[in-house]
Amino acid sequence: MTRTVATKPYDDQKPGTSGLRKKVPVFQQENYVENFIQSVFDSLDGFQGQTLVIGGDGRYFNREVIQIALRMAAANGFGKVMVGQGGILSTPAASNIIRKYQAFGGLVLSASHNPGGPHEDFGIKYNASNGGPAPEKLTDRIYARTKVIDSYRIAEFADVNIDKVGTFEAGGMTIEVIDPVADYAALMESLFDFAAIRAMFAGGFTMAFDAMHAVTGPYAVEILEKRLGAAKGTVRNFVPLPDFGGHHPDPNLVHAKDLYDLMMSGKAPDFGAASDGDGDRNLIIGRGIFVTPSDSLAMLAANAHYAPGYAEGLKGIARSMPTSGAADRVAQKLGIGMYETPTGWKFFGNLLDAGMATICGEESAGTGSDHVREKDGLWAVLLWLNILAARKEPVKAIVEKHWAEFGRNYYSRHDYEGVETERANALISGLRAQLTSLPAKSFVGLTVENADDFSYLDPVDHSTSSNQGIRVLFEGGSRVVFRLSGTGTSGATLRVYIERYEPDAAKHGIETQEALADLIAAAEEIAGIKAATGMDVPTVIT
Ligand code: VG1
Ligand code: CO
Repeated sequence: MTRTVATKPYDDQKPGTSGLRKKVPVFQQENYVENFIQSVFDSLDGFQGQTLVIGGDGRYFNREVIQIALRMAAANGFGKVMVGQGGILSTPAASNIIRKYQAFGGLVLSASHNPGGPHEDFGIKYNASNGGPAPEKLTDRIYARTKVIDSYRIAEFADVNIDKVGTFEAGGMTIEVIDPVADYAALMESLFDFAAIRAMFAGGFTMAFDAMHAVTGPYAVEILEKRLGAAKGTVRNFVPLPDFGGHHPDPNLVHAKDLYDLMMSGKAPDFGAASDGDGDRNLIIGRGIFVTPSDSLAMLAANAHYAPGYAEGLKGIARSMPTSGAADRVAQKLGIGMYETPTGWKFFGNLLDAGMATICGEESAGTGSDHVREKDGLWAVLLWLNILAARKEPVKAIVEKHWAEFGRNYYSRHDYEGVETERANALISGLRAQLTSLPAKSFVGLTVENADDFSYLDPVDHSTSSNQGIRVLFEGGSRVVFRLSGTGTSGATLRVYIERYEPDAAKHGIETQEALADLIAAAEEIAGIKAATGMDVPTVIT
């Protein structure tokens, strides 16, 4: 039995950088989930009889939304849903399943690195048949639909058991509960030299991987401990919990501080890594050295040929605009294309589909390649392991040699969280109003060369995305970028991205905040951050 249920639109269902993210109580409002899912389906054409993939990061409310989505998929005419056992699919694993089984698309249920629980965050994102997040023209359509929706369709059947692998029928649709890990592990095995990595572990190489009680636990245990022979206990916090044990599953130096402290201590293993709530981010720390995500992208690109999956070289590299220019220098050396996109993985999809880029990355701890259409935390970890196994050098040596060859891009991001939305918007419009007058002016001894509001022309579909971040470029190649987060769920988060290029190897050992001190002071002078946010220091520094 299928019912059509009358509903009223909500006005706040605009997808952000990565889908719709709100507090759980917002999602629990009457028909809120149903409205959004129906708006997604109403914005798609031709899915009758086709397959939909559903999975999430296991956070609070995941199971309830999966049951609703299953009933709605049946009522709307999907022929089949593939759902991860226990409702679990990491974001990159979901992307892989969509591609491998030629599904029409998928619903990825996650709020990524944000905390989970009854009063914390939840999210719903639609991914298209290429396995990637819906492009802007589709998210715009979905949003337009949410504003006028007046009914949704839902089938009536009892909750299905998603904890047991198997196939059955419900509401005239096939439901296949799949092992969330197997296909993903096989994909990793096809890209990397597992024998070499296994030999490295067998030779005494040690590692700590922090799954942060989030989705990568089962993936990391299977791949690192079972298939690659890393010692039992290598993977920490490996049981996914609905509230991530009360922590932010955000692999940065603030929320993965235990791992960081371990890696800087006398007891540090050879390699440390972590991933986020939905498994698409990565943190890489060598013994005694943190690798910034921007540097990691550059170093992975420069060394990717050591992995069998990339032995033939890269077609191009893409990075988001706020990500440092370290990867650009690698692209230049390799003689391949370099693309600079707005923030968010959805902008990489076209470049990957068109075969223009092989590796992509963002400063926010996201790296990935054309193997799926999402960033992929464990992929980055495995590529590092493959490189370490091939080069037989510690992380620190690889990083320092890279800097010596290409120069070092000192880089940091300062976040000001929980800013009043109006004040944050005023800061950005204040910057916009200054754009034309900034060039040639000096701040703290630094002269502005150019300033703009980043706009992206997609080279594949020729769509334009404007207002993607204020860039202030200084003479000598340093820069400061200002933008507001599109993933937060309360107030606004101001992100200030600071970068300075240092070619001189004798000056590569400076502490990052110190190396950037004059730029940080210039950013304050230009934007008046303290006055606008009422904060003297950032809430998070990465
Ligand atoms: C942030 C990051 C961005 C990333 C996005 C989703 O967006 O800056 O680089 O793609 O999160 O990542 P924003 O708009 O808050 O700056 V995840 O791991 O939340 O899917
Ligand atoms: Co994530």
